[in-house]
Amino acid sequence: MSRSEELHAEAARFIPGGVNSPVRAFRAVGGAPRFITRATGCHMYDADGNAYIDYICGYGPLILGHSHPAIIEAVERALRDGTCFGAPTQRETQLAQAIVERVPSIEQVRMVNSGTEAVMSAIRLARAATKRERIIKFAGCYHGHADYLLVQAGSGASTLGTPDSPGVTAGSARDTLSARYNDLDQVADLFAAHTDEIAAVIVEPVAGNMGVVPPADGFLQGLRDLTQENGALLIFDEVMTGFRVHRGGAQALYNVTPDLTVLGKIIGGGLPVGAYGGPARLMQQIAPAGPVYQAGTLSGNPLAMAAGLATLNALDDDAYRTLEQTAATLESGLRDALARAKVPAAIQRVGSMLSVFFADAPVQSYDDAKAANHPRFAAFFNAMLEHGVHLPPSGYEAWFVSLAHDDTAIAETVSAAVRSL
Ligand code: KE4
Repeated sequence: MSRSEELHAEAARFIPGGVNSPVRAFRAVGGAPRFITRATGCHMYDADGNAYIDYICGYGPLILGHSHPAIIEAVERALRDGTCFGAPTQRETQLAQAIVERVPSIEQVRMVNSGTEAVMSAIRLARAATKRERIIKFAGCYHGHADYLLVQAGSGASTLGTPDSPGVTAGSARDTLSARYNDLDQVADLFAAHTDEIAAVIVEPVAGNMGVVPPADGFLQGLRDLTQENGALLIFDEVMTGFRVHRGGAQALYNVTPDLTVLGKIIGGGLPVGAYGGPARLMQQIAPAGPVYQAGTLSGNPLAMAAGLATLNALDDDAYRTLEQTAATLESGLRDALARAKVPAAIQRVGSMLSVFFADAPVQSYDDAKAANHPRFAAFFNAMLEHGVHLPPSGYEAWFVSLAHDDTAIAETVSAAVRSL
């Protein structure tokens, strides 16, 4: 039994499934999760001393790579001043200002502790601002685990949400409508069927939770137009894409301006942070400025603020050029390896987030993603693991490239892929 297997068995005695988030348990790919002891740059090291080139990157936050000196120094400095005050600090203002300066649609922003919390708060605000109750989400998009977002597409044309987890009540799912990603006609039909009832459309502007599925041409602008025409708000869930695909997020990359933006991951630099923001006229409705309640003991935690600010400050134009070059080189190498092995696959990439679907055609929706060959992905995942490359343990996850992935790491990854196909 490996040390990781021993640690997993021990963890499972005290923690459901031995993990604090389901995907980490390797259920989608089989085998035992590797218990990581430390990580630096683009490498993680497990309890058995194995080294891996890491493409999980914490599921997005670690765009600078692991143990980046700027983050360590910033957090150490903050730590010496104290860990938590339950009182406002200038560090919160500094991160808020850094976000506002980078994302023109955000005039004010509120920090919370996770993407889930940020989405919940943004939807509450949208419902309060429009005095409407229903929301539209897209099958295959994940917005955290609030009850009314753990909703699957209804059967057939109904598209009325049905609970996607035990414990989610029909009542909480009732106000959630579900549409197919990249399908504007379905969204138009929902607005027609539920006139004046829909508070908001929430979307991942680049889907990253069904694998990477880019928006079809005109999809995001179409959502902007439909929400405008129907008095609903457009919420971009940029927890994954925020500061990942562009210095201003996906909204800058695609030049579509949402009403509210949800952020997370990168703005915490690996520590727990979520945030939601938008124009002051909306954000001023949030307590204590306004009546929409939202609170959090550790919101704006100074250590997390320090890590997030150090991360954003390191992400200049050169950094994004480097990320694009690195990810493009990886994509090209993988494409060659798949072609050489005569394995049909779709590599889908936006900036430094990408995924490989073992599929014969591009993946444009959750139905397409589900139809991909996931057992084939599991075999590839485990072979890559054996060859020292740790992909995210599911075909529905995005791979992330960081500034720490150098030419050697990319070459070693491609070489491992050739041997893993
Ligand atoms: P958190 O509550 O996990 O911080 O954020 C939820 C969330 C919201 N919106 C988007 C677009 C997200 O990608 C996420 C979380 N992403 C997953 C990755 N598929 C986190 C990994 C996990 O659940 O362990």
